[in-house]
Amino acid sequence: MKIKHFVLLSLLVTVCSPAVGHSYEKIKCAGITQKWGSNSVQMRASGTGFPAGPWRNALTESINLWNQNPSKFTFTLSYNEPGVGKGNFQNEVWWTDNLNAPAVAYYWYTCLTGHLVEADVVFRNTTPYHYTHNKKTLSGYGGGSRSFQTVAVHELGHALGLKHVSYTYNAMGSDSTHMHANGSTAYAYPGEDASNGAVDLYGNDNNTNDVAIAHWRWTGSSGEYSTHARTRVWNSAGTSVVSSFNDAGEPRYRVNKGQPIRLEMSYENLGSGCKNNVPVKYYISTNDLITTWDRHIGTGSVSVCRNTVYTTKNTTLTIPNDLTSGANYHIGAIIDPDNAIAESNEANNSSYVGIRIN
Ligand SMILES: [Ca+2]
Ligand SMILES: [Ca+2]
Ligand SMILES: [Ca+2]
Ligand SMILES: [Ca+2]
Ligand SMILES: [Zn+2]
Repeated sequence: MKIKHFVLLSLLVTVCSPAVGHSYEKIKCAGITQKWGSNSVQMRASGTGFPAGPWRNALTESINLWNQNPSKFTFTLSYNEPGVGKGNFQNEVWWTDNLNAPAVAYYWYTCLTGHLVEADVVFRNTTPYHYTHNKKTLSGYGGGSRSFQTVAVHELGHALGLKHVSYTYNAMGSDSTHMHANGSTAYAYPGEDASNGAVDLYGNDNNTNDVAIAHWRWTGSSGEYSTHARTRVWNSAGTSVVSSFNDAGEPRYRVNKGQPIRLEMSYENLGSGCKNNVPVKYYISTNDLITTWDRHIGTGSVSVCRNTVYTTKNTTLTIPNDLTSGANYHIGAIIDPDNAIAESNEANNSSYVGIRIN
């Protein structure tokens, strides 16, 4: 969403430097990175905009999603802020109907001394937001509502010092297609690249383990924003994508019994350090909820480092011969299926791609 920035001290020059070796973009002024002087920053939720209830809970969830990241940075969130406004040296979150974007992050910095001094996040109350985790309600999964949490995670990314990213799968790009889904639910998250930016800005807590699998991938850019699409099923040679159709807002691939295929998934490290040779198990499931109780059809492994390009990878599998023609199934993947790694989030380790048997 839009960002607007204000310089408190002179020098209205913004320098865009090319990214080298990473994707995240830090807020800079005259070539100087602008960040908070403290690793703990208080956000204040408007009392009228976020009374006790589901919207407050969704904002709290978004704050907590950032606080799981492997950097030393944390947000605190206070409620019932009586008055909010731009340029008052308080970091506030509120709603308005007077915006030309679904949300805006306003931030102020000192420029030459490299400090953020205020960040406000404002949501447009005419945007069809929803706080639900029910994926079918959300625009990324064919629904009509915009996930409040994906937008909040994106805006809070601005508030801690990150700019838009167009060239990798990223919450600072197209946020509504940057989610973890398994079964009927989908969850926002800051993601590998934005977490990497937070670690660059505020240091590594060296205490966060979190590997994950997503069925989204980077496809390109739209202005400053990355664009994403769902991961796919390829033929066995990896030369073409098998045919698919839109099944109620999600892709479903047509495959034959016994067909060797390549399953594309995105494997992520959202934690502090590299995880090498992490097992991944693959399953056939009759529904979109992938668990280790599903039918096991293959095993692989991935090595994932947060500070390298994220991994979208194809794995060779064979569709079982005894599935039912005309029936829908899901191919599932679970990283760390035997739970050898204790993680800050164990709920983002599984995801699926839909298939129909010819
Ligand atoms: Ca205030
Ligand atoms: Ca303010
Ligand atoms: Ca995990
Ligand atoms: Ca685990
Ligand atoms: Zn934005």
